[in-house]
Amino acid sequence: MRQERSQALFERAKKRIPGGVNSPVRAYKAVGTTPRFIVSAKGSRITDADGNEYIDYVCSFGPGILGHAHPAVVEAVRAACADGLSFGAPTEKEVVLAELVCGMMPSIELLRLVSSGTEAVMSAVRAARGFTGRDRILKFRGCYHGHSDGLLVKAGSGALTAALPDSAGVPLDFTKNTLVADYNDRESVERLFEANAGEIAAVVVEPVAANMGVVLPKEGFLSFLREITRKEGALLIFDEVITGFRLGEGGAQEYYGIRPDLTTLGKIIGGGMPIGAYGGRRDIMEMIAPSGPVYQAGTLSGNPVATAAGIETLTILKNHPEIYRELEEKTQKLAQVMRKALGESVSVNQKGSLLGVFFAQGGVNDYESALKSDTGRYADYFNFMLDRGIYLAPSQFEAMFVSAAHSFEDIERTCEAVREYAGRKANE
Ligand code: KE4
Repeated sequence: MRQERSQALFERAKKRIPGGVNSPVRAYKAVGTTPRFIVSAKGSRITDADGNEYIDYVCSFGPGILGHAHPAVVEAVRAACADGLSFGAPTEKEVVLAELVCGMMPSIELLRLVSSGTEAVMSAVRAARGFTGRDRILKFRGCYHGHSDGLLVKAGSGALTAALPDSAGVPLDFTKNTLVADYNDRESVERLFEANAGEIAAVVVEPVAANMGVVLPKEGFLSFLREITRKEGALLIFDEVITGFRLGEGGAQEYYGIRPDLTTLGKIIGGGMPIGAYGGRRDIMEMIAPSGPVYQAGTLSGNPVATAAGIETLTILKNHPEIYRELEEKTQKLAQVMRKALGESVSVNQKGSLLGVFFAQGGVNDYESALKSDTGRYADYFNFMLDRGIYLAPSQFEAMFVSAAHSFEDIERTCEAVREYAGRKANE
């Protein structure tokens, strides 16, 4: 597969952009090959600078649930652009999008639009601290909530240990109020609440974890979090930047029947345009300026072009619930073929149109078991599939996303490549 133009572009990019990319995972470091520079995408397909076309299972890491360049979404963006790109003033589109989101996710009574998932979670955490008057936040090892300082942490072990920053440039002072528990481990949560009684403002969780690969909540784990936060006077924040409108029109909270106090959103609600949002209980969100003392602002928040894309995307999803049934069917087919073809060498987790394939045996249901994955084997699999025109996330610790534009032929072609990979490994 030709990649000269991507190679040349990558060399050029590295001269002016850190690592040659604007988000680290795109540099393909974990898979040891040249990142493909993309020139266009349509439906389930994505085309790189050397003219190679792929079936895309990254879907921009989630926004592309309808497929790339959906005609109605593109038209909505085009029309919005013609009326001006940004005003720094309220517009009707922001109201329409807020009404759509609140109608699809009833736990959200008030919503604030921002420009990224990071901004959404950072602001929701501030709202929780402002509302409760408490400083500590409990997150889970392996869950990612964007790159705000306080949430870029790797846990120490045991209760009360101040979390250590994951990144240079984050002072220990900024993470001392971040506590880290283990996903699906109720005791680790109980221990932290016991050790920090009355100090925890909120628990923030990905209801389906999709940033350590895809890890599903164990039966009752989410309702346990709902109960313990309520008992302890802490808030429950569902980070649905990935699961929102992906697992169904009501997201993971509808799927699992849990009503969080705050929800963060991104990706799909912008249909591919830069957007994020946080919202929830009215009494909490009324704390947000200008109605309350918690400050948060943004030049491009609620931008008329991004909101146009989001309105069109959510409206299509709302009016076509059959999309979700088809997404589940297609993704289940992929999961079944992977389990059958790759056998014991992989653990496959699937929920809705989210799919995670770990080169790890014995099942993956938390960060520790995810870390046991053979990332070298994943890189081998990634490159094999890329050469066969199947575009996967360039890291074992991301998710596969299926879109409404993926045809059953796309799915079958992907299954064929998986079977070929399995056959080749079996003959090695
Ligand atoms: P952004 O700031 O990247 O829009 O959103 C941050 C974020 C917050 N919460 C969850 C659950 C997320 O998954 C994300 C971002 N997701 C990653 C994919 N694993 C974005 C891809 C990237 O970093 O390039």
